[in-house]
Amino acid sequence: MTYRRITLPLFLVQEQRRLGGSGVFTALMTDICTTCKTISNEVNRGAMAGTMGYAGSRNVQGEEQKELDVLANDIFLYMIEQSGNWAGVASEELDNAYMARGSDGRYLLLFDPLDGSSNIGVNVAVGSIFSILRLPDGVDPSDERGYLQPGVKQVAAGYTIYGSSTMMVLTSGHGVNGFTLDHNIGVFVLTHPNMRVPEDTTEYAINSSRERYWPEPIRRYVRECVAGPDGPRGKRFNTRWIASMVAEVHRILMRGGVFMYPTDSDNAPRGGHLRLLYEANPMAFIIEQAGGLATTGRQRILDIMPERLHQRTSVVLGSKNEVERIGRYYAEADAAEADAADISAA
Ligand code: AFP
Repeated sequence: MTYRRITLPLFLVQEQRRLGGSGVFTALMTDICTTCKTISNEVNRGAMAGTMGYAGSRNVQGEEQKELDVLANDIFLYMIEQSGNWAGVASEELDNAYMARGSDGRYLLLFDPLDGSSNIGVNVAVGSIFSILRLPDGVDPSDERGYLQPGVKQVAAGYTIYGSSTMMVLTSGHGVNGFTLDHNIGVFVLTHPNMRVPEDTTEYAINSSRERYWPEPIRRYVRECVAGPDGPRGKRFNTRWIASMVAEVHRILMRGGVFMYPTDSDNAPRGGHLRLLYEANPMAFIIEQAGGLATTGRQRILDIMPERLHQRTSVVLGSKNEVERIGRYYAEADAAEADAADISAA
């Protein structure tokens, strides 16, 4: 036998057999897979789809929605309504949690239908991010409280990147696997088994136009990287910023790196920039499962107990040794601040 391709449906069935599942997870993943293939098709058609412009509306976060944001959200919602596998959903593009009509499903889907949407229209990678939670017993799926679970409770998480190829990257807590969409047969094929984030890196990603707002530990980290071979790190670093978290995380999974979107003096009143439940948590789950780390700078992201559906958080994730270093810089800055407070109080 020379044919060796493991398709996503085959992979799911094999995992189900290996881990003794009931088939529910396979059905959930099949729904997401079909949804992302449909979105991929819309994204790939580009200007021909006629969906490159603004929708003329704003989401709950006050951000202007693009037509493709709205369409991708609709594609997810239609799948959820029709399949009957889901209890309820929460989306970046919906104000409130939403109960799937007529379903007896036990799972909640939290998603960002199209992350990085400032890249729509300029042909740069965008993606969909998703997180799956169990509906707690006795909770109504339209009740926001059912969704307010820490990231450690995720049953599975993943993203699909619509880039030069379309790839879905998944974890259910047993490592991370990447699948590339074969457009000829319309199926995702396992191309990146057991993805691992290298522990060291010389690449970092941050929106440096926000430097004037950064907290001191981030300033120090970037300053030391920029100093290159003559600075304290003694080596050259490179910077990348795509403005699409999916694309940044994908690069980090492929070759290492660190991604930072800290809470800073500008976004602090909103709690940061990135959304905890459907951006930071699924990405943190994937990165940890691939051997990396994901923190706020001070705390593991997966341990945060959410208080609101659209809560935001500080994010520092990627190669283990760099994320640990940034954590040390936060701890040292906090200790210095506490010492200074003690001295002035004395
Ligand atoms: P959208 O989901 O609204 O497109 O936001 C993208 C994003 O949340 C994340 O994917 C990027 O890393 C980040 O925002 C980009 O932020 P800047 O616009 O500050 O670069």
